[in-house]
Amino acid sequence: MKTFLIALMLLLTCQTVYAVPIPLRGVVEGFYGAPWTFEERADILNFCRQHNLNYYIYAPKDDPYHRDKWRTPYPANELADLKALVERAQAYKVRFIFAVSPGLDLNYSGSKGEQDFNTLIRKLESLYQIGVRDFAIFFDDLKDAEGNHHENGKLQAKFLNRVQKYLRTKYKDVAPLITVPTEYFYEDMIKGNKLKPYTRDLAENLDDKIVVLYSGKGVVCPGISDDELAKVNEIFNREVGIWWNYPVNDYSLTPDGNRNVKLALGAIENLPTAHVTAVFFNPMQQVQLSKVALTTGAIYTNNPADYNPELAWEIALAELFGELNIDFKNFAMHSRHMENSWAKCGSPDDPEFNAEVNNILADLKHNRKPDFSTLERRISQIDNSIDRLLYRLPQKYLVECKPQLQQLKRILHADKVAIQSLKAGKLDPQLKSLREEIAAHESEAVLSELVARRFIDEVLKYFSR
Ligand code: LTM
Repeated sequence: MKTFLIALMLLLTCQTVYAVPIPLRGVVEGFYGAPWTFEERADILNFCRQHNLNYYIYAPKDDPYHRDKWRTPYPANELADLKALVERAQAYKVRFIFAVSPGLDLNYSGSKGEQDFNTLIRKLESLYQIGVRDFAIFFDDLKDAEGNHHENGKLQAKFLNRVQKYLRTKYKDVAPLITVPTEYFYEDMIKGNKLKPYTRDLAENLDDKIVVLYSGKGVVCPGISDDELAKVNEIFNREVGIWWNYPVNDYSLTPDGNRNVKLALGAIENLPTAHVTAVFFNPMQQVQLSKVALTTGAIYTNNPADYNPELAWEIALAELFGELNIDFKNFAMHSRHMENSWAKCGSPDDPEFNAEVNNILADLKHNRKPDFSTLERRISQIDNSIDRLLYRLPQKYLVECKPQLQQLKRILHADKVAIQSLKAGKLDPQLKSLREEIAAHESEAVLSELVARRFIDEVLKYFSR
């Protein structure tokens, strides 16, 4: 915390122009999977306070009362916990936004529409009674199995306008509503250069005070430029905010869906440097390790114009891991990049390691004798770091990353065997079984897919040519 403040002050005072923080900046607990516990939320509110993040959005997809059973009031014990959190947030000067996601089965018209409107208002009012003054209504992820949704932008807009009008007329201290549309990423708003009817109707009819959040070009994408944001601002005729899907990793799951296999341990990067009205970071279920990206996100949102992701990453690692920061960096280097068929975000995993792998592969291709020494040194360095982390990392972090540390150790061991095979000009038969062992553990931990793990595959391929 002290390190963060000193670093922040240094960063701010070194700048020629004064830092202009993003007005609404914080964390959206918006991931799928086991929601954070009371203690984890209290901890993150404290983190927000310490890092000058001024908002926390309560929107856990798998809190049944938030989405699946949005009509059902919170049981007394859960409401009491929420009240305690809201009070904590007030004491920390962090605004607590309560979000509800009614889109799965909300009725917009007729007597059922009236009933649902009243039910939703009652739900929000129960939160008002415990001190909430900021509300959000989210309509994301309403697509069917074919990837289509059946939402009507005009009806949604009218519904949101009505909720906003009701709350702000009755309670003078309620802030403007926040929403996430059903088409919440740019490529989903457009078809053949034209706005899709849903987005067009929503944008045309939505009260201009309502804050709209979107996630970029895609759901999880490499960045948002100033120009990209400007285009979406134009669509909605207002300053749109950002729901940023890093470090969230809820799409990187074990087959039983219970654990996230790849951790997003890199920095926030490639977000707008010009004026943005709101940025909320969607974290991982792994609350402690989310703080790596969130710390960098706090540095970004407090001064976007001068943000340097590498520097912010170093600050975050030093603050969180103290004297183990270099060791943690060696590990986290292999767990920054998140990618699948529809998601891509985060700096590449260990670029220097990767460059060495590429040099070796190029030498092999051209029948030159590779120099393995740099890669060998790097492997030993990381390996030693993992040993130290397994032994000395505080338990709160270790419980969130032990399988990944062990998996990286397996990968590095196989990398060493791969190098020995290349040196001997003969495949060590161990390598295949080591690779199989790594594959067997991928149901619990994945990392360095395109770098240290790829090297094993490339060497196996080389010997099978
Ligand atoms: O991104 C949005 C607006 N909604 C959901 C999130 O709840 C989820 O955590 C992310 C990442 O999987 N993707 C979404 O579509």
